Amino acid sequence: MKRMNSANLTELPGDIRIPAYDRSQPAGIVHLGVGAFHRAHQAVYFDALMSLGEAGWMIRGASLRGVGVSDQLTPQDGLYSVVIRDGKVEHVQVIAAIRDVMIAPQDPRALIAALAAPETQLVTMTVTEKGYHLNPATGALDLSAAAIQSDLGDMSMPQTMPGFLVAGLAARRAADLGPFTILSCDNLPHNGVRTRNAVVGMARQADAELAAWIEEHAAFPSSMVDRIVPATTADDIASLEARIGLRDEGMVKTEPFSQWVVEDWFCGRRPALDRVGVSLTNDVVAWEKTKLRLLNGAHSSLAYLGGLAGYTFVHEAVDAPGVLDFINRLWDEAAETLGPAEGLDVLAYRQSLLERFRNPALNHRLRQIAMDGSQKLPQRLLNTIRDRVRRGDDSPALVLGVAGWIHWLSGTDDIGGMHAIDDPLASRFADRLARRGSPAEAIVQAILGLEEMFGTDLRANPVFVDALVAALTDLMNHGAAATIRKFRNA
Ligand code: NAI
Ligand code: CS2
Repeated sequence: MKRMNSANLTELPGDIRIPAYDRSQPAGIVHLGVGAFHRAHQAVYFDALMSLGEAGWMIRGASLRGVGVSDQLTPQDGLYSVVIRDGKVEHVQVIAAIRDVMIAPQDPRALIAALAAPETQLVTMTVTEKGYHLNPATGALDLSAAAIQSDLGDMSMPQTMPGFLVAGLAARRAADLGPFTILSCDNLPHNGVRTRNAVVGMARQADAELAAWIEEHAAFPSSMVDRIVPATTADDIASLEARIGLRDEGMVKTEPFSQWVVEDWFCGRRPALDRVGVSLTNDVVAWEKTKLRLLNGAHSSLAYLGGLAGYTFVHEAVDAPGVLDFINRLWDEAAETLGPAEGLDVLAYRQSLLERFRNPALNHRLRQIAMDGSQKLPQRLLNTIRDRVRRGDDSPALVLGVAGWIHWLSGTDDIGGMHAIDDPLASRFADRLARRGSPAEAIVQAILGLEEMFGTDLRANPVFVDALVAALTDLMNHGAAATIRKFRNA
């Protein structure tokens, strides 16, 4: 079957929307990490913006890791489909905003040149939480990270996101160009601040004057991003091929819902994203905290507890016995830590989350969400618990979510299944779990000793530690399904 490309778009079925804008217009954007989420979220917004005639927002993609995405998109001239499924009908749209995908490990200088190009106004990124090389507990750059150390050893051949951004900004400064706006689209709290920590922290190690220039002139807006985008499977590609008559290996599947709240802080050209439904505001924090603590806190708790109980997908786990009561208790606990977000009705938001989680057409794998727990739990569960500890409140549901993650680290689920632990700190867990005995208290003490994830405060709180030990003991003795059912009508 022919691969989709710019020559055969006209062969697509008539009901599929094809972009009509001139793709040779300037590429004002470089995006780092052209994963499924970028293709279903930011690229869709910029595609819509150019369809409205707002020119200059084509995207030059870059993978810092490997050739996969380039193999998916380059043979297709950067074109791909977004398949939107709501559980009843399926809608396909072709996105034309990505011009090309650079493979940075093969040609780092090409990416540095793209970052230094005068037309580049905005750098966006979805490099996953671990791509920032930050201490998850403090948000500071981890200068001891091997990849960061390697970049500091030769800044002309970077391999990390901070390394490439520092190299690109240095090239712009040397060419007497202004900097670009750096817009993180990852699920991190204050993601603009954390990106600035990473970039300025790296620059300070290499060139203090450059670091000062970046601090003074570059913009690092924070943003809250939301669209559920499960990893694409071979079946997804085959099903689309049967529908459109062309093979699209860059396709992504997602839900109808999409939201982007961006801090209105740009140092160069400012894309009129408000024209395509993006909220440009100076109050991202309230939205970001709500989303990370309600959607992502429930997601991660479901991933571990539902995974331990033997479920595969979010939509299966969310309606398992007792899970709804558990999630509602977790949301009650989290909601008490949230401030008001303009225009947000938290109860309506919670109901919409349940509907989104129940979408059976996404087949969102719990194991995908379970990845990188050390990088996710601080902002999804631990900070919420901290806020509640400060108020003198207990958090049985949130603590069970953390206990679920700890029990997940055993590598076995409650029905005899085995799973790998996909996490940048996996080796540190194995060492700790192996060194200590099996009693829940020993495991909890070993894991809470991971300061880069837990800091030092939580292990010093006996109420929290005792609650965590009790929750883990329940999971070890009764399993996740029975432990969750305790929340029934609680
Ligand atoms: P993906 O697996 O499709 O893409 C991940 C991208 O990150 C790839 O381009 C990969 O090369 C890059 N990457 C991974 N580790 C890296 C590192 N250490 N340094 C530099 N680049 C690295 O995942 P997807 O679905 O695109 O998600 C990516 C991020 O987007 C998530 O981690 C999250 O922060 C954010 N996000 C994802 C949503 C989703 O539902 N998939 C929704 C909201 C946010
Ligand atoms: C998920 C998120 O994989 C995960 O960790 O919780 O990617 C989630 O799908 C998005 O944040 C939804 O906006």
